[in-house]
Amino acid sequence: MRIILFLSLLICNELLAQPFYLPTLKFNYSAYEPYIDAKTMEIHHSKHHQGYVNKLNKAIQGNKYEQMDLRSILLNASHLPDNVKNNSGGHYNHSLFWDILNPVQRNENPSNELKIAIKNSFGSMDSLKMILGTAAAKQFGSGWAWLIVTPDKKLAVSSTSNQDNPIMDISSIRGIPIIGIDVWEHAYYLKYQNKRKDYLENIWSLLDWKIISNKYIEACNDSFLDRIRDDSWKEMKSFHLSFLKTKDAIEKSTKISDLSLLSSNLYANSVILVDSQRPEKFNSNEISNILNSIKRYCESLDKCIKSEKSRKTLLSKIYNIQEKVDFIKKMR
Ligand code: MN3
Repeated sequence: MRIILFLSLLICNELLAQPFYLPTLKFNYSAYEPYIDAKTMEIHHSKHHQGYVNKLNKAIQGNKYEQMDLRSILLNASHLPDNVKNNSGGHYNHSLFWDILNPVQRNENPSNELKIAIKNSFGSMDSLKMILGTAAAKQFGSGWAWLIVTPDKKLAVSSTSNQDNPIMDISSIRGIPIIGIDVWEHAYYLKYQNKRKDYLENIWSLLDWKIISNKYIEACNDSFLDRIRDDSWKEMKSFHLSFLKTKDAIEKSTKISDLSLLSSNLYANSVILVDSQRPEKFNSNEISNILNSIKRYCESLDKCIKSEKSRKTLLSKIYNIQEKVDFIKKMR
């Protein structure tokens, strides 16, 4: 009994200390032959991907990233230390890559919904293959080529360097990826050496379009797309962070000198926000008016803090701002 308890505690500790783990492949390493050789699959999965997982777990141990899910970590890539950014990308990208490969009974046809989306964005399946293949072939050095669902639920092709991906706020084209093609040399060099093009031609023989079609529908219905869209409005992201800090400080009755610094900062952010370039969805007179009233409220809050008005007044001012911010958030 004691041994069982000890073992379960050990397993629990192990799980807590290892928030991310290597996904098991659905097939044997040799099943991907002749398109990808068994040795490449084994090293790629059990050494490279395992390495990203181990380094990611180490990099987040004991800091705020330990509490975050993988996609939320990726979303904030521009603020991440390099070891968190590279290894979280490495883990996410490879998990997607393994998932869409089916060497045994792959489905060759996309669902009707995905077929229509491909036709609308690229004209035909052949032209998607060409555009995605070219993006992969032209990616200089190590990186990935992607088929993604953008926040306006359209398809787009892109490529990124190293272990970056389209969820990251450092990526120029953003969205949820439904195909990721690894063009690091470790993905193909043993069999193909310098012939990346041959590897890319063969990878199509492994892609399972039923899995990809499911990923397409999931992505279209995923509220995470809204987070990516909102996140692409950088000035709103900065304003919101500044707002949360100020609100928290007022609620916690922080001393006036500290509040004063926060409210100056908040007001400065609101001025930048009014003049910022907004995502298309937020380009209306109504939103312009709301942003202007946010700016006025921030200015008034700043004045109230500097003239040491009562806590009650400050709270009512900050809740005025909150109401406007919430209105914009509801437009998602
Ligand atoms: Mn790889």
